[in-house]
Amino acid sequence: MTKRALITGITGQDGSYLAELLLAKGYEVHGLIRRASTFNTARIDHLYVDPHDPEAKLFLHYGDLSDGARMVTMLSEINPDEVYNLAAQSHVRVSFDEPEHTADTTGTGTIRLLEAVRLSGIHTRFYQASTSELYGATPPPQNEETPFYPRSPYAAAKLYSYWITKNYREAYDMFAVNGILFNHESPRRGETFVTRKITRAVARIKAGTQKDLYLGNLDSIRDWGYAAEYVEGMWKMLQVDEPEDFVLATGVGYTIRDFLETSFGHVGLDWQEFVKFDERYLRPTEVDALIGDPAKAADKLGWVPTIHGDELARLMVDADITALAEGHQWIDTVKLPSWGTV
Ligand code: NDP
Ligand code: GDR
Repeated sequence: MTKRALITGITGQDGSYLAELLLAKGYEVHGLIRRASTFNTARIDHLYVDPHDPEAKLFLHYGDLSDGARMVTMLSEINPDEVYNLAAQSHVRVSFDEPEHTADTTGTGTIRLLEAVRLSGIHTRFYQASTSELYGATPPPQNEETPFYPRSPYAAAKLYSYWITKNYREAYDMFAVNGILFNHESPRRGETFVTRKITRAVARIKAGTQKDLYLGNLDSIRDWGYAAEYVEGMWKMLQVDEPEDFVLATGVGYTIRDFLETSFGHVGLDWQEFVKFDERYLRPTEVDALIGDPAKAADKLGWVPTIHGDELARLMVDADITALAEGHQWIDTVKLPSWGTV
């Protein structure tokens, strides 16, 4: 029997890699997309086949996490074996500007989807995209037992989603799990997150089309992994016998300065000549240090990441140089894990 999966947030970084992974595994993949006045499917266009084609395995459905009734009609129609809830307003800095919208999408959106699973009466496994931002002010190393202390409207909304997912598991015996993922990046990372902002700037500065790079706090520490490896961990969480929450991380921390050093150094430039400070990029409350302990995922899922911060910086710089030269928004110059290449 062909397995069916629904991915919310399929047009985002993780959604696109997860769709590739599931298609490579033979799944029929359904994705929730938002209606927009311009196309917003660039990350998955290479996977799309006309739905009239009998070979088609990827199907897209209009909807929005703010629309609970739509979640019910969509789930009833698709009847998926697995639901991956990746959709969110996912930018921490932006969540301070749009706290209510962030709560509605990143927090309440999850209960709408869980209720839709319950009301439509389908039997499905549910993955919730939880985050290391939940730990916030609690110092590293952080694992599944570490207390949460959110430091932004985004993290507070994700905290609600974390607990409501756990509550539905306990209250309704649902197979519903949280993947507590530390930062993961790729050539497809949104351009306003710090890693991609840096690697894109390196490519442009090297090409002579950008002069300066404006950034905020350079002292925070993050545990950066490679998104294509992390989506495999998501899938593994839904394949085990008992529903449990897992941390996915590399276990290694880098500062923003380290990432700058590696990225600019990779093309023979000194970052200090180009990086300028702009307070606009500071957050009212910052998360100083996130370094995860992925031991449980290694032990119970056999999930072990192979690409860490330095290598990631270099591969993202290479990808941005190629993308700039070829006139693309992004390009994957690296081989993806064993499940395929793009
Ligand atoms: P992106 O920001 O790249 O993608 C977010 C996705 O959510 C997009 O497809 C976006 O659609 C969709 N979306 C936003 N709002 C709505 C809405 N109201 N209704 C339906 N869809 C919506 O995020 P990532 O791929 O990086 O992350 C995936 C998930 O994992 C997010 O929930 C994020 O918070 C979480 N996470 C990410 C980590 C990371 O390091 N990347 C770490 C830990 C957790 P559109 O394209 O139309 O904007
Ligand atoms: P984060 O990622 O907040 O960890 O959330 P981001 O790349 O936005 O920031 C990382 C750190 O870099 C500092 N920083 C800047 N950040 C941005 N975006 N732009 C800048 O110019 C800049 N200058 C310095 C930030 O202050 C911060 O300390 C990401 C998202 O993907 C979330 O959805 C996810 O849950 C977490 O990772 C884990």
